[in-house]
Amino acid sequence: MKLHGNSYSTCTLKALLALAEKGHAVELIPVDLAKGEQRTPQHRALHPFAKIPVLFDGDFHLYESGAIIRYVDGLPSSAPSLIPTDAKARAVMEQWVSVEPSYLQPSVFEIRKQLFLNPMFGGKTDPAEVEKARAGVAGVLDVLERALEGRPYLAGSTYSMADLVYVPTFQFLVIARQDDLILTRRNVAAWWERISTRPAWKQILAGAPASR
Ligand SMILES: N[C@@H](CCC(=O)N[C@@H](CS)C(=O)NCC(=O)O)C(=O)O
Repeated sequence: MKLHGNSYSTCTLKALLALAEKGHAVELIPVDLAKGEQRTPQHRALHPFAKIPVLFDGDFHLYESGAIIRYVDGLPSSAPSLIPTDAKARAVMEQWVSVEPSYLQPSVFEIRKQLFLNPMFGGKTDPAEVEKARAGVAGVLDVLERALEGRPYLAGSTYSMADLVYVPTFQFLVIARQDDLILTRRNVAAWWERISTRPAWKQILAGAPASR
């Protein structure tokens, strides 16, 4: 399989992580967002909304990281499913999958903008905006903290897509030195330790090809 994307994009990393968890080899075809390669006619032919990632499995191609993860999970693999079969557990999984882009990403994106993008493009970091964004992240992590009381994973007793989709965003908080937000919450910190030390994520961090 081939994935058009970039290893600094959280959406690409979600798809790469699902592929690694399920033991599928993939070639990453880089799309440089800083150069605007996502807006070229060639890329728009693959993704009409000019975003990454885009998955190719033979001549079948698919965009939207959520759709890609669900497709990958449905392919034959000896690895456990990332999607619970029980209707309630599956619905709870979908709830947390939706929380990540809806309520966490906007604040995390503001941190990225303030700490990295503004300085990179000649602007300045506004400390008040950073604090506001940190408060936004903290609010979501407080909800996660309560949800994780007495359970190891968001959708119950096993790792699922609900946990997977948070890994790249949390890793960004680590890179941006904002991981005090994670480490000061007991349940969130223990969950992060559990999900960030899985072999699939370690393999991605090490830059190894996803194959098992
Ligand atoms: N809902 C989409 C979001 C895709 C998305 O926003 N991708 C970002 C990278 S994480 C992107 O391509 N940004 C480039 C741009 O907005 O120009 C998904 O989950 O795949």
